[in-house]
Amino acid sequence: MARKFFVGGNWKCNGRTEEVKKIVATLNEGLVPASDIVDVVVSPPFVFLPLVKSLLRSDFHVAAQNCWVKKGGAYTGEVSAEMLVDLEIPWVILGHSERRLLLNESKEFVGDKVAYALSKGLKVIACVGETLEQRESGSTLDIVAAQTKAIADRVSDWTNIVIAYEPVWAIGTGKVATPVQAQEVHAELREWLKVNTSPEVAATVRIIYGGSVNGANSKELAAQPDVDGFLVGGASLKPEFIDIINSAT
Ligand code: G2H
Repeated sequence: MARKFFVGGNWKCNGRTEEVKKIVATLNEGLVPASDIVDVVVSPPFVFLPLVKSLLRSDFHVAAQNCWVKKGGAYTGEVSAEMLVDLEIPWVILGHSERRLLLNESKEFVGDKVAYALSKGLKVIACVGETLEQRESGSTLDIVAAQTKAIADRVSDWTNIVIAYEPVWAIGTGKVATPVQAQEVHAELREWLKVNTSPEVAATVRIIYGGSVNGANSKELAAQPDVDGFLVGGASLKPEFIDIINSAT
């Protein structure tokens, strides 16, 4: 069964109201393949989620960039999965390397978050990826597999999960993984899923690539058989995001 292409735009901690409105206007004018060909999900900072949702074309969807690991309560500064569901935000990004590294989110904590968000009805973009040091020491697959295992240990239904493979050394550095490097890890991760979850999960779960994707490199990356789309940071704030979406066809 063919996997539907998926393009996520991770706006990270960027934007002011006027810029956000401009980005959405550009997205709304963009000519892209129909929603049966590509899923497009943009992820503004929490404070802009309702605004973006209200202005965004109906064939694109929104994602939060994080949510709390359990039911809300006395957790200052956090946003719960229940709140996102209440606002009809369908997607959430979890386990982004910036949170794993800067905020010390462990793989177990990310796994718990993924399981909780799914249990509340959210769809999850779960990020995994190795640092440069880990790649150079030859442990890329071990790291990516361990991060994925922490999710697999807590989740049995993968229908609402998209895995984003994001090598840390490629994030925001302009140093994109080559199509061969991306394909290699995606294929190995799919094989890991086949052995450790099920052949069906391996065949159907979308594994998208993230790390310095732009309008100039997306087509070649998208042509790789195990690259099912992208999670885009910097370029998702620019008009070239439309070109990236168009690499679906
Ligand atoms: C990785 C990516 C978006 P960028 O974080 O998920 O960012 O495209 O800026 O490297």
